[in-house]
Amino acid sequence: MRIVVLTGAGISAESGLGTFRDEGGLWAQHRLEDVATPEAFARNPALVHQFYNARRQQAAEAQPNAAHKALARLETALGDSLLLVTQNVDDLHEQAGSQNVLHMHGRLSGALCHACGHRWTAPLEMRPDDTCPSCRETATRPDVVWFGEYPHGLDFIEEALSSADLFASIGTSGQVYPAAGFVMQAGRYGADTVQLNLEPSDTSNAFNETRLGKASEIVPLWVDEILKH
Ligand code: BJW
Repeated sequence: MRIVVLTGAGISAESGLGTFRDEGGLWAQHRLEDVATPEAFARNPALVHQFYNARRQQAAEAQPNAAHKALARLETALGDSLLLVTQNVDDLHEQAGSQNVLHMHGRLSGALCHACGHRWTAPLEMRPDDTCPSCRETATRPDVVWFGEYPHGLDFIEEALSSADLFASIGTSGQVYPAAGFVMQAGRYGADTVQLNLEPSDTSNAFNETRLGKASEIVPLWVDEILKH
């Protein structure tokens, strides 16, 4: 069985990392236009670095929960028949043991030079006057995908969706495209589709099945069911 799993901020919520759109979430504390667009970074790089430095610090202290671990178990059983795509910029899937994770919105642990495109491991704290280790320009930014930028791996994901038997979406509100459209793509290609989320999302109607609850509880049960078949 070929499975594509998409995860979002909800899977890391029980590891102590804030989601974006829940009550008290990151977008209640910061305007996304101030911290998650290329224009915001051009206007005020210090503020954007401050936002990501704080999240990098939090992510470094977080531990994977039972949902991350269950998906690592699924990978061990299915190997290449599983594609795990995450919108999350934390490394909790890797910490749980997943080896093949596609971070479509980038990673907090990465740094990117806006001038030459060079990528390297980000220090815990990035600053506007840091220089690129390759071209020496002071144009270094977190290697994350902001609004208006092109997410990573879309062709690869589309290819996987076209041959998937099952598409599962875990802990995402379905408000950000193109990820929110994957369920429609998978359905058009004939895959069964299941959503595992705390509450119904914006795209719930597009799924064949919705399971509501905390990721740490419902994901391990779902993985057990898949592995029994
Ligand atoms: C739990 C739980 C628990 C809580 N257990 N569950 C119309 C059509 C197509 C595109 C657009 C459009 N209009 C605008 C666009 C473009 C735009 C977009 O989608 N805007 C929307 C606001 C409408 N998209 C883009 O700009 C993207 N690029 C792009 O489109 O390029 C051109 C292109 C066009 C066509 C095809 C291909 C390409 C880029 C989007 C980049 C998003 N970047 C961010 C920041 C990244 C770095 C960072 O982390 O800071 O990514 S924004 C933010 O949202 C972050 C997340 O990855 C993303 C998704 O959020 P997520 O994960 O869903 O979190 P929440 O908080 O929204 O939801 C959490 C869910 O968990 C909730 O449902 C809870 O109930 C649940 N939950 N606790 C289980 N314990």
